[in-house]
Amino acid sequence: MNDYRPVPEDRFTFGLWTVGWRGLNTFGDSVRPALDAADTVRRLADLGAYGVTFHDDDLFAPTSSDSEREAVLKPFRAALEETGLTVPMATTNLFSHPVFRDGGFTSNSRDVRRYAIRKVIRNIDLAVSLGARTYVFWGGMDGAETEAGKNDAAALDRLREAFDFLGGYVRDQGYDLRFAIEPKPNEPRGDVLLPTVGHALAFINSLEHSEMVGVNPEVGHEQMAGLNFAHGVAQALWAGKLFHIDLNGQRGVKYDQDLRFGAGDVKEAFFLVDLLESANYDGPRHFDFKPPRTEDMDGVWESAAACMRNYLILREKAKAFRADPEVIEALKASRVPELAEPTLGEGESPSDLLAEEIDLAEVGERGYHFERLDQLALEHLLGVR
Ligand code: GLT
Ligand code: MN
Ligand code: MN
Repeated sequence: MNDYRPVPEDRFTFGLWTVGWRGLNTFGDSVRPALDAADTVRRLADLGAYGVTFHDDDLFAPTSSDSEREAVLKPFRAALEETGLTVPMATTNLFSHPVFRDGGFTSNSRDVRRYAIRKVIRNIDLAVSLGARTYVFWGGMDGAETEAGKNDAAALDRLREAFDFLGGYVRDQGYDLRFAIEPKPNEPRGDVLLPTVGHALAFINSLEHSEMVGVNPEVGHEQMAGLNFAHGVAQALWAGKLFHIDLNGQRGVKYDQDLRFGAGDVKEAFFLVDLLESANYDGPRHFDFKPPRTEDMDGVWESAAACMRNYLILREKAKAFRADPEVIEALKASRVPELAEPTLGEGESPSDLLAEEIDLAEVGERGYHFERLDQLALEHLLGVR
């Protein structure tokens, strides 16, 4: 019997800001104590995690002196060393400080944009020194509540300018680091720039160093826009751009819930795990969730453990689904393998195609049996197969 106990090989990672979220929101005060970064590393290692990720501000205030930074970094590095936990990714906080009230790279204020780029450079240097290979950009504050106040084309120009400049910096330093843009449709801004995976992919194509920029999609962010997350991830994989992923849970089109992975749309979570596993996605499985305010610290660690446990359960269910002979037969009956066949034969010309006929009446009657196939998936998920 599988006990679904995570091991570092499963590559589960957590942001310091997830288990460290103190519960402060628009309506309520903090409900939990601040966590020490080194203690968090030890606790996550005990739970079976592989790595930890951070924003610069999760470790120290932006105004910290070098010695204040070192006072935090020394025990943090020691805890990483002691536990073997890795830092595969890091990111910048370009949202909390009041200077970012109109965004970072796309603030209307040029001095803020220049400060944002400096803040990123400084944290990239730290991230690389800790072994990070991916650097995430979540521009949650890059957006608007009004139409008149933001020139979108200029904002996109400034965003591209920042990525081109930072890409150049990483290349000049010889760092082995890739960028991953994290889309979100809204929150904290009324409307956020690059709201979905699709918008981000199109933007990336316009960059000077586009080969080093991919996406970091988050389950709840696509679902907040009413989109199918597994489909968005599939397109990112297809484009070779799934550089990182934020796993969590969301129930429908509403505020960003950041539930633990598996809570929320469980069927979409099943097909997401199925997709990541069958595509041999080899990046970290990064949890970006917020333990609800109802939880004390025991509840926080319990929900972190549950994120990993749910992934492992879904991974087992997805494997069983793919191995089930009835599913393999149902996939054929649904003509799923046929879609992998090119529509045109080798060297076929338009006239070859035009010479062909289809029996519209007969083919029009064809059923696809997707309901049967989908029910088989649901039954695997519900544990009756
Ligand atoms: C913030 C946001 C997340 C992003 C993080 C990276 S911070 O909590 O809600 O989705 O991934 O900046
Ligand atoms: Mn979120
Ligand atoms: Mn996220």
